[in-house]
Amino acid sequence: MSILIVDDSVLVRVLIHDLLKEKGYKNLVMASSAREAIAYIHQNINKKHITKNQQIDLILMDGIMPDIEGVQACKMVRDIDGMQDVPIIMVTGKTDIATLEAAFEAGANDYITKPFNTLELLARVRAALHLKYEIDKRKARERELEEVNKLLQELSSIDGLTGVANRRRFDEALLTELKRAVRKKTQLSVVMIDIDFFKEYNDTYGHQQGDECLKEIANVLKEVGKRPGDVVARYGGEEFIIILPDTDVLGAENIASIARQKVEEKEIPHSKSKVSSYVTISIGVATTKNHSYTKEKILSEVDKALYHAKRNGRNRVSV
Ligand code: GH3
Ligand code: MG
Ligand code: MG
Ligand code: MG
Repeated sequence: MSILIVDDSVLVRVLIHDLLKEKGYKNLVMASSAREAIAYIHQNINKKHITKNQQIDLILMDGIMPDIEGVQACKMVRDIDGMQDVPIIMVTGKTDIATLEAAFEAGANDYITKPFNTLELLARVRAALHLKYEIDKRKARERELEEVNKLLQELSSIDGLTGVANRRRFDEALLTELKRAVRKKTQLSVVMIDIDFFKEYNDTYGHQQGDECLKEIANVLKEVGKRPGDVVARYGGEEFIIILPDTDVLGAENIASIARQKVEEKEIPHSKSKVSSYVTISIGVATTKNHSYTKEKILSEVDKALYHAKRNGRNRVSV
């Protein structure tokens, strides 16, 4: 672990340095003033990737120094981002209770008076480093937990088969985006997609092949609805839905047409379809026309539009 030794006296600095070195501490850095120490900390701590060598695990801080006194220096160290958990041991000739109090108030963790007993210094260094080790361990655990939570959160909003958002995520996102559309005074569009004659597809090619087909369609939709803010979701068994924030009806219709065309161009054989020899999709489009649109209203409109696309011959977009 790394120790920063701050003392204006070269004698003391080197004495502590050699003592620690002898005990096997390898990463020892010396600073002759608080200013130098702080400069060193800034140089190392605010880098993106701190190596074990650049990390500071403990500071031994002199009390009386000509530029900035130890107590003040403690405060300054604590004010540096990322230096809140690094133990500081004050090593000082001042022994009065007021200085001691001020040192702890400034953020020192421990205190040793000069001339110090070497065994005592070593014992306090060991204890402080142990504390730092425990803090680091706890922090690493917290980081891991955070990552796991994030992953769980992501997993709980994703459809297992297709990898697009699931219904739960869609419901949340639609509410959020409707509110945002009101706030930003923009139009929001929703596009609902249903595979044509998919029951016949399953009956002909089997359910497993049906699942593969769903995945392929989902991939096409992912390509189409990929603007930041767009949400592609599996709405039901063979139905998908795309939220298109900040998109008017023409824009949404355009995106829907591209999706329809791209699916057709995949040329997934479907011998039992009544509209093509390939798998096709029908699409409904709905757009908010004022700022009093509820989730129910826009979903009912998009559902009706999809119904029209089916009624009018399938493999088409309807608004
Ligand atoms: P239309 O053109 O009117 O949409 O006809 P359709 O046959 O697609 O409509 P229908 O709603 O009658 O059938 C949908 C089919 O989708 C029935 C169901 O077995 C199938 N399906 C739903 N979810 C899944 C799934 O997760 N995997 C597979 N393979 N099939 C599914
Ligand atoms: Mg001094
Ligand atoms: Mg359906
Ligand atoms: Mg269908």
